[in-house]
Amino acid sequence: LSLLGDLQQAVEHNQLTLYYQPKVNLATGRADEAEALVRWIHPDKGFIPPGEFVPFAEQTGYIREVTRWVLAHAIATAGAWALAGRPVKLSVNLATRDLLDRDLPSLVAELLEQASLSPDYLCLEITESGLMADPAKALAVLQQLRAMGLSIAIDDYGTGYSSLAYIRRLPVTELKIDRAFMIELVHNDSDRQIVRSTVELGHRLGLKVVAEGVEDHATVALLRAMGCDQVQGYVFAKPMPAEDFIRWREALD
Ligand code: G
Ligand code: G
Ligand code: MN
Ligand code: NA
Repeated sequence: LSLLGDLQQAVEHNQLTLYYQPKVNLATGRADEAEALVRWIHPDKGFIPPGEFVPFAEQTGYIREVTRWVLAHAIATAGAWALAGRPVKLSVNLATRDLLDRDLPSLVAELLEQASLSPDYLCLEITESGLMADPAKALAVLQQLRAMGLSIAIDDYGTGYSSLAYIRRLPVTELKIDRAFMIELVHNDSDRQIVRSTVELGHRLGLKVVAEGVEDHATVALLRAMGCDQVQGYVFAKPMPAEDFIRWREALD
């Protein structure tokens, strides 16, 4: 069977699963939010990371089905957690092509309704490169999603091209500063100035600012001093299955 055939099987037979990585609020220490990250558990090949099949799914156009699977599962899971009295706001990654899918807003609206989930508990992450294919069409889709009350984050912020032009024009609510800036933050003065300025810029524009890929406490302390809102990284937790995430969160209380 081809890789595409295998992936179709995976979507149809629930061989995909979601892992959850907490986004820790630096002011409160709580983890009321998490990013949902897809994993493929292949019957013969075992665990296939998204870096190996998401680009392939994008090339073939099959990403549309993968994204639909991810959205359905993330929204159902967030709905169940909210009903259980432990709401978690989830972030879901969109691929480039997803922003060109005019049916996406109505699909998301339907899934939210089925799960009785408020749009306050869903954030969609996009990348700058995802906007470049057809900016006008992507903008129309994003405006609809934002008008529905969803949050919109720019992922990998700082690594793309027209960063400033995009945040000026797009209905975004959150910047996720790329991990590349965190690796040497404590030792590298220019990285520190860039991150400090980005936090300030984000706040001046009314956006939430998240640091991604943080691996040590010295960096967390620096980010807290800079006023960064949230940290997502191995320093707190790796992406984990739903049950582990719930247990991890309960241990925080
Ligand atoms: O989780 P991990 O570090 O393995 O993720 C690797 C890459 O795959 C990241 O760029 C991440 O954004 C992407 N990715 C993870 N889950 C999803 C998903 O559900 N949809 C899309 N489009 N990309 C994802
Ligand atoms: O591209 P995107 O930001 O969606 O990718 C998110 C992925 O980054 C996560 O799924 C995870 O695998 C990876 N990641 C998260 N935190 C860390 C970290 O602290 N260090 C490293 N090396 N990778 C991380
Ligand atoms: Mn992401
Ligand atoms: Na990122």
